[in-house]
Amino acid sequence: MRGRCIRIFLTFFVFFLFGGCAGKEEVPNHAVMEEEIEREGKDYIVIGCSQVGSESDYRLANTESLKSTFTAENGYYLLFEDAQQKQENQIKAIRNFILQEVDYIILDPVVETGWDAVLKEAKEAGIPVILTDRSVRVEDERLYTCWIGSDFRKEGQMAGEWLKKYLQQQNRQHERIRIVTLQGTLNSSAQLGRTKGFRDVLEKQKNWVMLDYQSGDFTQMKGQEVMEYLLNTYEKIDVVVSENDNMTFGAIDAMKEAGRPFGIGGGVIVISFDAVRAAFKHMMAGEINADFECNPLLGPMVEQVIRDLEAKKEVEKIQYVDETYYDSSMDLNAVMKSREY
Ligand code: GYE
Repeated sequence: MRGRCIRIFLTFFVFFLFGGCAGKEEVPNHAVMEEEIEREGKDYIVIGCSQVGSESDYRLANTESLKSTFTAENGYYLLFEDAQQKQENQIKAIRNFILQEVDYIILDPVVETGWDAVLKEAKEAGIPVILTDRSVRVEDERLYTCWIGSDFRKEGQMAGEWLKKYLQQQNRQHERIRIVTLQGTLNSSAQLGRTKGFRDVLEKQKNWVMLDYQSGDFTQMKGQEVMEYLLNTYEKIDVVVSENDNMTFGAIDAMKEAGRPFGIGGGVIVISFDAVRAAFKHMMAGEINADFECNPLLGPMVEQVIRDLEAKKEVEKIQYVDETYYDSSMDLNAVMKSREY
């Protein structure tokens, strides 16, 4: 694997000379090159990782998990690119990884479609692509090696089932229930799966009405904006289903500002996804009724795949992480204390 280091050094050098890279982390400098020279002779596995962005607490924890897994101490040289939630940035990053002849590409695709061409290029270059967190819809599944992430549809179904039970406990199972959804980035696996999963349950409840779906792009700021719009538009809202915690934080601010009651004390029932540490504080304050976990700590699972591929072992095409949910009936303080994200 010695050749790997030399190869990437040379490519960096060519890129440096001709200014061929667009993203800031891709432009090599002398320090990078010197480091490479020092490393020459060691067995590094070179990884090109294209991350969605830094839009949420989930995302920051996910990035940290990848960066702390693919370290030099563990035998990796990691090229990490933050796409700022733009597919075009991811496509550019992948093309640069191919030019740099990395050993593996890790891709967390912002949306599901539009990947066939660039994944074909990676395939032709003989570089395995490991998808993580979100997935892709491509004509030929062989364009990627495997996918590791959450069962988003199941998360949405769990949220729907939880609401059904909660309403029964409150003896509201026959009431008209008006729901709004803050959707994540449209056409992302997390949005599609959670929306579909919740709808699976919704469709069977005659008295539930979905008033509106609006995308808040998984960010707190847009979550707040969208919730303000929904509160201004609909006089009565019984439930908000918010497809991630950061949008929920924004929605909470909007409801507070509008003086609308919400949470476990009555008013709008708040359902969220991710269950990051900051959300536990809101749950304990009675501001989020239930939160459906999405585990961002995927680095070690991705590494296991790479270890297996290095050892020429077969890898499972689809790999799910274990997940659960939390609500105010549980000992949240204890969970929060041991929470890693
Ligand atoms: O729920 C959200 C993030 O893809 C599962 O993306 C991920 C989602 C997560 O921005 O917070």
